[in-house]
Amino acid sequence: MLDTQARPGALVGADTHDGVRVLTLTNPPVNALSFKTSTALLREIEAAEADPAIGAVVITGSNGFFSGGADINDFQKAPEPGGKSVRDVVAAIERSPKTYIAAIDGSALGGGLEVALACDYRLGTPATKVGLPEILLGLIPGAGGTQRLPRLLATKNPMNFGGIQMALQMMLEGKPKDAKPAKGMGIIDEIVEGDVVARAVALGKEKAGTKNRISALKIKIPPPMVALAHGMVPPEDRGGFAAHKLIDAIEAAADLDYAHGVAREARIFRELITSLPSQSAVHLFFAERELGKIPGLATDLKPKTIEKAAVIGAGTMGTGIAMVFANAGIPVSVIDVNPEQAERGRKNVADTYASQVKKGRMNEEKAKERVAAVQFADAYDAIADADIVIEAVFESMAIKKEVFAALDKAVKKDAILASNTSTLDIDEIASATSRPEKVVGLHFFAPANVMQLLEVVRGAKTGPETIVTSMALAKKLKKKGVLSGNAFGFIGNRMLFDYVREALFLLEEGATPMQVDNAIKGFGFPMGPFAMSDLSGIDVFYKIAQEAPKVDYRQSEISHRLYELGRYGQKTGSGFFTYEPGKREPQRDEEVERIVAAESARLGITRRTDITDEEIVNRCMYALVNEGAQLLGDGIALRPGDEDAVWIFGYGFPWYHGGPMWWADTVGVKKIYDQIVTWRETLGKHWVPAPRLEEAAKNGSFSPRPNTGAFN
Ligand code: 3H9
Repeated sequence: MLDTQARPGALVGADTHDGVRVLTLTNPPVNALSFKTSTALLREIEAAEADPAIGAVVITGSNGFFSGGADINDFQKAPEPGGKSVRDVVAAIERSPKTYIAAIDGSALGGGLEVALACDYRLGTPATKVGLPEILLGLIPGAGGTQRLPRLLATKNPMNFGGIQMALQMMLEGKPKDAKPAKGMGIIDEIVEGDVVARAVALGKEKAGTKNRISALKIKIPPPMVALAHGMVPPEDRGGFAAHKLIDAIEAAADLDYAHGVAREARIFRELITSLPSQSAVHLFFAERELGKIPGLATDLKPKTIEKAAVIGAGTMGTGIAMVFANAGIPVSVIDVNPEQAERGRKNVADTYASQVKKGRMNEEKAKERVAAVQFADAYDAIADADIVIEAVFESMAIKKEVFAALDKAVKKDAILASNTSTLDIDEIASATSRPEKVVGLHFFAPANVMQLLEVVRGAKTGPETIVTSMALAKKLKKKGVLSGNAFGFIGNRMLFDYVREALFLLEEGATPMQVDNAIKGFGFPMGPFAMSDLSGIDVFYKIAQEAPKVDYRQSEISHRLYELGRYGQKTGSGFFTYEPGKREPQRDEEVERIVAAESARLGITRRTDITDEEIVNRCMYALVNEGAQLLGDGIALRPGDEDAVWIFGYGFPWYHGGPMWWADTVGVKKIYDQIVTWRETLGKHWVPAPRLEEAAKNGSFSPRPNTGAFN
């Protein structure tokens, strides 16, 4: 194995082997190409260029990573005077008469792959992954990626413009490719089983002084393919801004020569990096990575390994949770005393995996494995040795306490006992056991095997090891784990109640359910609050309302009226809307409009005809933001970004607005605060500005806003 480590503290290691200079990126954890690292790399490239004894240069990474791309932290900083970016590195390689080889062990993403694409050859290992994920940050590749990848793939895969399609798809999806497909597509030239740097040095020696530049390739893109691509991505104002710009940049790879193409790419990149969708996506990137950082917990605390899991209740939620474990390779037993329910659960699991096979998402063997990983039983003795048990029974405190008391006796002493409750008091549930330090809330969202959010609810006595294990488990289950304090409804539903409250008040004042839902969809949610209520079940909301703590302001009774009429939502064919059998599309229902008008009359409210979409969006969103601020002040949510993650991953809040708290910053917290103070006078005393909202209004924002001067 060649020794290519950097000197301690150096961001780039440099060694010469057989006339080949090996430059090793050493900026842990992911060798991000920060301004500093790019400057150091450029300096080493210039030194190699100046040395006549060097015929070829190998660029590689350390610690199992090539590079995670440009340093995203730099996006929020002003550029350092004289600091160089990954774009300068790529330009230097492009200018060079020497041979460059990328030795890619691990991932080469974004700017990392762009450096590799600027090289003449790319060698991988079985652990290689290559990708241009910039789109996920609301950006396009900005260091030649949009110009080189289409040229390379179109040349390697000329049949039916297949290579162009590959390039479009890879950059529009932003998903990395593993070594084998990357080799098949022609992104990497060779997969090396042994020492990839040694092989790169040998190749460098052999090819020294020859060039194999992608930039020199000429390609064609048929205009209908461009039009088709524009038609397949979301509209510019619905999260598709960067996607349309990306297609424009890719088109330039065919229309323009390389020099003009990269200039076009750079101009688009500059436009995007200052755009709100990109800033929102970058905020979300860091918010997501903060989620696992829990202040106050010892940093050396290790999570317990979860080898066996159990779920109590074979309903839709229980079996959904069981499948999440099976998908993560953790065997799971589902306990249900009702044989018919267990049978339905078993069928649900089998059908779900069969449909995955049918859709081509899974092969039969894997589906069989997953089905076999979910066992069903009717008594707790089957789960005595489980490391974690998740209760997913009916949402009633009495029933949950009974289940926990029984589990406490039946399951091994160090097992975690978790509740999937969506609202109830974890402390009271824990009080039914002799191990409150092992009791936690794990609130999955329906459908559990699809939704990404997992609220981890910390009770007053939940132990640090239980929290750390639950957060690590969330990651293993491929969920976004967000820690919440123990308040009724936790973070997500607690904010939801205020949002729905305002939507209902808007109905009483003169809006229709369709008008409210359309306005909220116009903001970017996939569905409005009333279609969502119909989907979740009006009966479910009604029962939650019975357990909710009392408030000192009036609540709308519209949902109660619908509940009394048996209009529970989609499951009964009618709720706020009606549904044709087997269809999910909400239809306007005049009966509901009559019920609403009767409620307005009963309350003596004169219905208005001047309610605008803007008023609907502002009232619903400001309610979300204010309750989010309340939860921050109460210590229920750790950070505004945690609340943003909850709403984006659990409730369909449009990512390009960055989550409710981030959106509030973009609107101006002071504006929101002033409006709420006014509404308290005009709309009623339920509008109480949260102390944390007032504080943020004074400070200017909930989170610091990024500086966008980078990469100009
Ligand atoms: C770009 O390249 C633009 C160019 O086209 C043009 C420029 C002109 N920068 O996710 P993890 C940190 S845009 C800074 O928990 P994993 C991350 O914050 C960039 N930091 O680990 C975290 O820090 P902390 C295109 C980064 O193993 C730590 O690394 N590239 C970067 O689950 C571990 O991260 C991307 O979009 C970065 N680029 O996943 C790649 N990447 O420990 C984005 C990571 O303090 N990154 N960090 O919380 C990823 O997709 C994943 O982080 C990765 C590792 C797959 C790399």
